[in-house]
Amino acid sequence: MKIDQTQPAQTQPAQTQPDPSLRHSDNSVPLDAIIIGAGFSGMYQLYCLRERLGMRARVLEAGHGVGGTWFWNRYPGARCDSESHSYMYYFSKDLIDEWEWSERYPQQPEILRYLNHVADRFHLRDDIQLDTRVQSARFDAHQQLWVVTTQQGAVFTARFLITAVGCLSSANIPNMPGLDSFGGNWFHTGQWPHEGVDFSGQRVGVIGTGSTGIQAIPVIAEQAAHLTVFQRTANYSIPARNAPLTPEFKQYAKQNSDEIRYTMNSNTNAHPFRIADRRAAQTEEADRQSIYEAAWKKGGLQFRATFDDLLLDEAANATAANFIREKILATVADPVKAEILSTIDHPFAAKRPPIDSFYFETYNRTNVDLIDLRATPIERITERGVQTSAGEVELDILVFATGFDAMTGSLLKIQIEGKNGRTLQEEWRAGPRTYLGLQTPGFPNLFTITGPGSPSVLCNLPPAIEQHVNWITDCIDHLRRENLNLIEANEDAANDWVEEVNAAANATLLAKVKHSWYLGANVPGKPQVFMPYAGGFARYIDICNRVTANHYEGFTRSR
Ligand code: N01
Repeated sequence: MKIDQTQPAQTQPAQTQPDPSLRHSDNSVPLDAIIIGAGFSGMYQLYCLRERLGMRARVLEAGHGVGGTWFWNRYPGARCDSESHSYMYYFSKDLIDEWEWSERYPQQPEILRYLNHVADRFHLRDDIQLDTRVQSARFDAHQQLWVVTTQQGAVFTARFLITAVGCLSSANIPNMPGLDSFGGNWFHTGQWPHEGVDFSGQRVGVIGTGSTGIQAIPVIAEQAAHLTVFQRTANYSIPARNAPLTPEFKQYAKQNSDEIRYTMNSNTNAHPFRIADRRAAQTEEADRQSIYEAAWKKGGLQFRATFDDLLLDEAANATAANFIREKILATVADPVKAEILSTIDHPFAAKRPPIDSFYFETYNRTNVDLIDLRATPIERITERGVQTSAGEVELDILVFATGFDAMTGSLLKIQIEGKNGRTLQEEWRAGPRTYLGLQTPGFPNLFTITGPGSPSVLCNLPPAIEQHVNWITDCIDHLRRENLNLIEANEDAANDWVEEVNAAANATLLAKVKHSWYLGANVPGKPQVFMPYAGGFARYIDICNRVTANHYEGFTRSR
């Protein structure tokens, strides 16, 4: 039995409540832009179009509140793996100065409060329409307008269509036989009930040990009577070492915001720290160990910045991987669990590396069991629990921490039809094909914020979002000044860019992992194409700036 998944499913029946889009239904005059999604990216895009360009723009948002990812992902332990002083907007000095984060890694409620504060502070709600799921968008070549239809049947037209739907917002719920028969309650972490879930006294199962599972498992273990973790692929994880921020650090972050922003925009991953300029493979064993030890004590994603060859050289990577394995073996007391957790089949950080708060320690609790799905796979879900090849595990609650149909899932749920009547689903049948992750040939005036082919998920996302939104805003401003109506990526430019994205991935160990969501391998039937641009954020910014300076090279602009 599945209960109250607050996020409307794709197949949600037609709504019977009053149509919220009618509040803004003066649709006779086309808007300048429609933005889909009111998370970090959609809200900033609205701000830029409205405040910088004075345009009429409207955000259509499926949720009942703003916040995007942070509106939906309310699972226990949900917090950000980027440090708080970097996981925020940098476009407004006043906003930087007035907002105070409480912890090194903010929890979901605090990030959601921040995004609500932004919505209020900049009066964004006036142009955000909640409870409005976009169903389709069609480019009308004759009028040179996008015609956007909502699930409630409202129709909007706009010159520009900008998707701000998030990279990780389409839940991946595995198609496990028997799920309908489950007598308990089940939840996906990305569609968590707003009223929360009470685990006390319950026998809980968690499927999935990615970043989400690793955050949720320690918190659920504390509440539940018993927790069974179903692990398919063992994962590395670095301690987050989360802590309240000191007054000194808060002051430092505000006083040095320009420098922090510069650091984020001039490095590989848009984090506020640099990758050390040294090679693990060329460092003495004793020195290397003490560097890893110091990074382990400090905690956080900085661990992967200890050396600059970790994602380039398998031997170098193995030094980090072995260090972490030793830590797992030293932490987990039960040798069987320790073996299952430390037998990891991919290089460190070649899949997105999680960070945690007492994840491996959780397996020392007497109420936590671990099942190795590689040895004993799930056969089906039963009325009473989960049947693996080794037997049935009885459960009251089952949690799917099974990730997302990443990067393309949310875009392809919308029926988007370009100028030749071809849909994005058709265009991307063999995998996403974009120019710079910003545009797809055949879809004029459609921009995808942090779309596939951009650094996006390989980055700390807020700086990547700000860069994309600024580029799009400048581009629209340019068109307006030049009295141009349309911009569209060229076929050649998109083909070349896909090659560039593949080459960038193939130059790293990222492309070697065949079962990662970066490649779409977690969703059955999804074409396996490396989706994010792995050439580095700073390099990507340079490329985008060069394209602009070269008169929007690779795009066709027209009246
Ligand atoms: O999802 P995942 P996630 N049977 O896809 C397993 C971001 N994020 O939600 O590895 C059994 O990484 C799957 O196993 P395998 C971050 O970018 C950010 O954890 O495919 N198991 C894996 O263990 C992250 O990378 C923050 O073999 C199945 C797990 O489920 C991204 O979100 C916080 C299965 C899925 O791991 C996604 O993370 C949290 C099946 N049929 C997440 N299907 C921030 O800090 C899947 N699995 C901002």
